[in-house]
This record gives sequence, C-alpha cells and structure tokens, in this order.
Amino acid sequence: MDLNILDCTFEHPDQRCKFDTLTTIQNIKWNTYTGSSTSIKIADHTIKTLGGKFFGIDIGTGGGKPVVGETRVASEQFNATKGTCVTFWYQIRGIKQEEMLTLFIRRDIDHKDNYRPDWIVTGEQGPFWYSHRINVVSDKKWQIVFGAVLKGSVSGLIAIDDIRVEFNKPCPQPRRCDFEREDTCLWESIGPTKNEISRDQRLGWSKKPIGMNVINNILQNTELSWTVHSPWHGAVYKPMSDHTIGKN
Ligand SMILES: [Ca+2]
Repeated sequence: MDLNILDCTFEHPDQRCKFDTLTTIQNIKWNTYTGSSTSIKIADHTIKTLGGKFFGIDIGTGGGKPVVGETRVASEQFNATKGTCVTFWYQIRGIKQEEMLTLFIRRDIDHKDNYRPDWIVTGEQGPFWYSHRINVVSDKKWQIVFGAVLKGSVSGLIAIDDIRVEFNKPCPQPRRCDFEREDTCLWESIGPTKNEISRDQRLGWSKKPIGMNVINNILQNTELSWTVHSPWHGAVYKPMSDHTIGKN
C-alpha cells in the first residue's frame, strides 16, 4: 500500500476513513451500506455491484416521518499540508431540490467551527456516480466533513464512495481536458452493473420528461464503454488525427 495515498473504498472495516458522527437528526445516521440493503438499490462505485459498499445516509429508514435538519460526519485527522488532493464520488437519489450534500474541510478542530461549506450539491442527481475533488492547504491538522441538509424528505439516499486522499500532492490545476496525458480528467464510462437492476428501476428516478429522455439515451448505450483512443488504436471507424496536436 502506498502510504502517501489513502483510499477509502468502504469494502472492508479498515477502509472507511474512520468517519465519526458530529451531529445527528432523528434516526438518520451515516453508515456503511451495501447497495442491496438500502431503500433505493444502487451499485457501489468501487466494484459496481449491489454487494459493493459505500458510505452515506438512507432517508428511507426514517420510519416515514419527514426528516428535517443537518447531520455531519468527520474523517480521521490528517497532518498539516501545503497541498493535498481529496477526490471522491457521490450519488444522490430521491431528495428534494432544496436539500443538499455539503463538504467542509475542518481545520480548527479544537474550536467551534464556522460551517460554511466549501462545496455543495443540491437535489436529485439521477442514477449515476459523480466525482468531485478539492485541494487542501492547512497549517493545522484537518478533517474531511460531509453534511446532509434535509428539509422534509421521507425517502432518498446520499452515497459517498472511493474517497482518495493524495497526501502532499496538490490537485492538478483546472484545465481543459485534451486527453494527451495519462489520466481521463475523472471522466469514466458508465458500464453495465454486474447485478441486475432493471431498466425500469433505473428510469424510475425521475418523472420529468426531459430527464427521462436524457437518461433513456444514455442507458441505451451503456453496453459500450467509452475509452481514450489514439487514432492508431481505432478499428473500423477512426478519426484521421486528434484535434489537439493534429497527429495520430
Ligand atoms: Ca465501494
């Protein structure tokens, strides 16, 4: 294991970044789940099966009462850093548009915090895993804090998976993604899952006509995987050259 990188896949008890609860609301708690055990069935991000694990809150376990408030969890404490990249994946299903997942970098651990989020995402996001990354600079010990702000939902799911902490390696600068380097700028293919989730279930996330059309188009093409190609790698249909450097 590379000691400069912490990977939190949640697949084993020691791979959960040692998150502890800071605040709770009603019966809603942050837990490690398998996708088959939650009120909305999802495949995890690491191994992409219903048996894979992720971290999050399942609002559907609240007994049918509207859930109102904010619940937060904090990771273990990390040492001061001049630049550490934190990347994670999230999936948000079934919550109201005014509800949100929040991210804080907590730097002043011994004192009452000003919980102004560093990043938020609001409302239902569909049956997909999205990624986010944040560069942490701190002259004190620091923690990753996730919060869920709920305003009356009785069901829904907020899931986090594959948190990667690259110690003392700042995040790459925001840039255009020309695919000339080895990484794919966190783009990834939406592959078929190894456990069957019916197409109707996956489409059932939204009744909005526009959302249905978009999801429909994407799902119809998920048997093919996207990958990065040089024109030399093409088979029958291939571009003669790439756009960035004009070569193959
Ligand atoms: Ca996982």
